[in-house]
Amino acid sequence: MEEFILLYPITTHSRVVLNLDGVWKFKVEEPVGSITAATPLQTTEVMAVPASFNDQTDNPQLREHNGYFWYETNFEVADLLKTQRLVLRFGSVTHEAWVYVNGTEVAHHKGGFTPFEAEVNDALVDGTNRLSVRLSNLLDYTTLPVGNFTETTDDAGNPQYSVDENFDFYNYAGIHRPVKLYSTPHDYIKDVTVVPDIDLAHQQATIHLTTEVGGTFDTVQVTILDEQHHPVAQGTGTDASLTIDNVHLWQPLNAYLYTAQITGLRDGQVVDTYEEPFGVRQIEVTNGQFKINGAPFYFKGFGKHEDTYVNGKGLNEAYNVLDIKLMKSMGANSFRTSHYPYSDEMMRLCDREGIVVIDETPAVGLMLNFNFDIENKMDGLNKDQTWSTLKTTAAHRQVIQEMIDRDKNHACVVMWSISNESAHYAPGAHDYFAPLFDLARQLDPQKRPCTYVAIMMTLPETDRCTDLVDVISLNRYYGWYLNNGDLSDVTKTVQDELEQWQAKYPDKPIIYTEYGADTIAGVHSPYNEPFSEEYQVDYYKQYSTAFDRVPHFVGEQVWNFADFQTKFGIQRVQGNKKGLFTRSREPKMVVHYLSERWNNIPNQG
Ligand code: BDP
Repeated sequence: MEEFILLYPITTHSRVVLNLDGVWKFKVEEPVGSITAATPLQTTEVMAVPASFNDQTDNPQLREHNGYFWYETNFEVADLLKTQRLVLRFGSVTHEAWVYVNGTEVAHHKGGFTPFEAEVNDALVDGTNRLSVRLSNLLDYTTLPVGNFTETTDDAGNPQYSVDENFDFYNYAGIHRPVKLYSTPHDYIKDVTVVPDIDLAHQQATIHLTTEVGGTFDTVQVTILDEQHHPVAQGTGTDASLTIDNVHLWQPLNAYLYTAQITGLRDGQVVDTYEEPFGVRQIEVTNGQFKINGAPFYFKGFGKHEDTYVNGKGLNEAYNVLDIKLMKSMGANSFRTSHYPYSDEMMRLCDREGIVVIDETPAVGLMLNFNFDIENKMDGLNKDQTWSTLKTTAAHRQVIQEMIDRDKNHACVVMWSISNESAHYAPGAHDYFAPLFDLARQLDPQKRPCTYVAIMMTLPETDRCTDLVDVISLNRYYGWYLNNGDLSDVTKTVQDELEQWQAKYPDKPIIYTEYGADTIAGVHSPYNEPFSEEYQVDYYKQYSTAFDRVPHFVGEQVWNFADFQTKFGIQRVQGNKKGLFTRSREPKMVVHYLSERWNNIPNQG
């Protein structure tokens, strides 16, 4: 299988990072096939990078266009860097990208939420270089996320595409994450894998550090630095095991980060240096509990989206910083990267802030028939054709590999979510998922637990795949999509179902990864009507009561942290309004209720 090893680009003694973000030229490829990278892009349109293009325009046709788009910028490389290995890296381009330097294709990548890179020395010229990106926002039954795709032709015979998202967020597209040109020496550190092995009783950790080298060194030196940048352990070799005494653990909301400093030498001279931050923490799932560093952990937090005004799904670091502060002040400790891997920058921030992350693939929309009315549709579930229709296996294997390769060293990541709301109840589901769980478990050097997030039709009696998961993760909308407006039975329904899961799988902890009610900020009701802030508060109270009664229930992540943009639909008023915060992060009433609850639930113990 292809390798996707991508160290985050940093400047060190031997490496330089250049930022190519900014305002780029932009053009829609209409008709399809009318633009190539052979000549400079003819356009007056511009778009900021990184960001989605969709909300950077007041033109509705452009915002909603499905097909191909071109971005272009120019850059020069300082002479002093030209002797180095030069790598062009995209944090993500959504969903498919073809990258050209001076008209030569240097990279192609499919999958909108993971980085890719290419060595570009051979494509560079002296003077100005032209960097062109052709991207596609098309989604179909082979891609993740899954889109319902149609192709027609216009009167002139040109192809026209339409994509109906098979998921509930807006199909933002563009160059979403930073574009960097970085240098390394020609012999360089290619990848670093950090696996901490902890002896809690003796406050000691052995850190297994594996270094992959591009080219050759005489020696590889590895040093572990503490937070004051003092060395605490040293060794040599591409497979080193170093011991840290009196180890500082990475704890939820109380992070401690060491740095692994890797140095490649030849003839006693330093050739390349790289620094990888890491935390020392232990994850264990046992007897219906999720343990971090030996103590039972309770997830309090959110399903989120990368979604902000104007930037769309583009990196917005100010919002990332604010979101984590808002989470912490609520007493939350965690979130899920619903429904795709988030930016490198967010993962690094969570490491530093002690935020616990469930890291999810972009496998969303793997469900072709949607019907919550289970009692009457059992027969329908058994005839569901999802797994004989979809062709997503190759994409699914690729995203698992890319996500784990990129995020394997992050202390914040405590569990992998292999998919969100797939047809786990349908024939063929187990055959589809079993090899994917095997792959994730084989690839993860830290052997984290794996889960999938189960839709409402996936009940103890309908589910076909729970044997594959370490933790049962449920999305439930009793009192919202079922019995909307009536909360009287919610506590009992939630508790009964949780108890059934617990009885059927006594070793597996259970968490809620979604539950929520659309709430328009500012709408109030003396009658607890749906969409009012009062209804949202009451909704969460009913669930909390049930949660507190089930011993193996180990976490609550609400849907959603903030209101977010979706496609148009009669249930969506400028997007999904299940946020605890508005899209601009103003709190709804429920924030006060959950802050009080969460600040009183210990994170551990
Ligand atoms: C669940 C999905 C999530 C949706 C949510 C909702 O996992 O993406 O946004 O429901 O409808 O089905 O609000």
